[in-house]
Amino acid sequence: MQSKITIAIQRKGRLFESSKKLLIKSGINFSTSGEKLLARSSNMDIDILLVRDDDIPSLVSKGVADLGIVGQNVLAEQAATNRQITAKSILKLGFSKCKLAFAKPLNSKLRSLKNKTIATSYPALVKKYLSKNNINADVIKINGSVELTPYIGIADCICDLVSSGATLDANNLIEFKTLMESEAVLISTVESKKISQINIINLIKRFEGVINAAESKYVMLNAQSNAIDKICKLLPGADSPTIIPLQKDNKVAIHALCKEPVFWETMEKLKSNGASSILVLPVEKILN
Ligand code: PRT
Ligand code: ZN
Repeated sequence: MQSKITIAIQRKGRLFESSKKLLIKSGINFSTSGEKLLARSSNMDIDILLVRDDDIPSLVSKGVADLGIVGQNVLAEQAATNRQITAKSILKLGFSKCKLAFAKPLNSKLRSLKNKTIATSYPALVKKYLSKNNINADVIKINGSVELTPYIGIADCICDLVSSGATLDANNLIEFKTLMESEAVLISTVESKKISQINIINLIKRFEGVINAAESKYVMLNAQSNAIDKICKLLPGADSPTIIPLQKDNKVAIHALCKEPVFWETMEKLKSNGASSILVLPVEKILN
C-alpha cells in the first residue's frame, strides 16, 4: 500500500496563490478556507499543511511533510543557521521570483561594504557573503521595514528582497549588488533521483508537467515545402516539428511544441519567411 503524501505550503502571503494553483493544476483537488491549517485532498491520498513560510523548511526536514513549497531565500537563510535543516530544493517552480540585493540611499557616497552597517532580515546569508569576500562589516537583523533603516540612522545600507524595485524607488534607495536570485522551489529531504515512493515520483512528474506547459506553446502554421528548413529553425525551443503534406499547392502544415516564448516578433519573422495561417495555442499539461 502506498502511504499518504503530506505537502506543506504557505497559508497566506505571496507564495500561497501560485502554490495552490500548481497543486490544483497537478490534479489535487482540495479547498482552503479561513484559518484552516490542514486541507485533505478529496481525490488523492494527500494532506496539505497550511503554514507560515518560515516553518516549511523545518517541517520537511523533520519529516512532518514529505514535500514543501518555499522561497529559495528562506531555505538558504535557515540552512545557513541551522544544521537540522536538511531539506533541499529538488525543483524550481518558476514563480515568486525576486532577488536578495544590497541597496543604499540615492545620495549615499558608499562605494564598498567595508566597515559599514548593513540592516537585513537575512543576516546569515549576508554574513556568509561578507566572510566569503573577506569584508569586515556590521550586520543588524531587522524583521520588517528594512528600507527605513538608513534614514533613521541605524544602517548605511540594506540587504533585502527586491522584485519590481518599486519599494526601493519609493524609499529613495538604489540597488548596487545582488547577493542571490530566488524563486519558489519544491523541497524534500531526499534528492528527486533517490525518491523511492512511486506516488511521490509521479506527483513530481505532474509538477514538472505543469511548469513546462506554462512556458510552452503549440504552434501550427502552413508553408511552402521549400521553406520547411528555414521555418523550423525559427521555431523557438522546438525539438522535432511534425510536417504534414497539404492537398494543394505543394504546401505543408508544420506543427511544433515550442518550449520557449513565442513573441509577436517571432511570428512576424515566420511570416516573412513564407509561413501563413500561424496559430499559437496554449499547452495545458505535458507528460514526458
Ligand atoms: O506570513 P508568512 O511568514 O508566511 O509570509 P512572509 O510575510 O514571511 O512572506 P511573504 O508572503 O511576504 O513572501 C514570501 C516569499 O515570496 C518570500 O520569501 C520570497 O521568496 C517571495 N517574494 C517574491 C517576495 C517578494 N517577491 C517581495 N518583493 N517577498 C517579499 N517581497 C517584499 C520585499 O521584502 C520588499 O519589502 O516586497 C518588497 C519589495 O517588492 P518590490 O516589488 O517593490 O521590489
Ligand atoms: Zn515568513
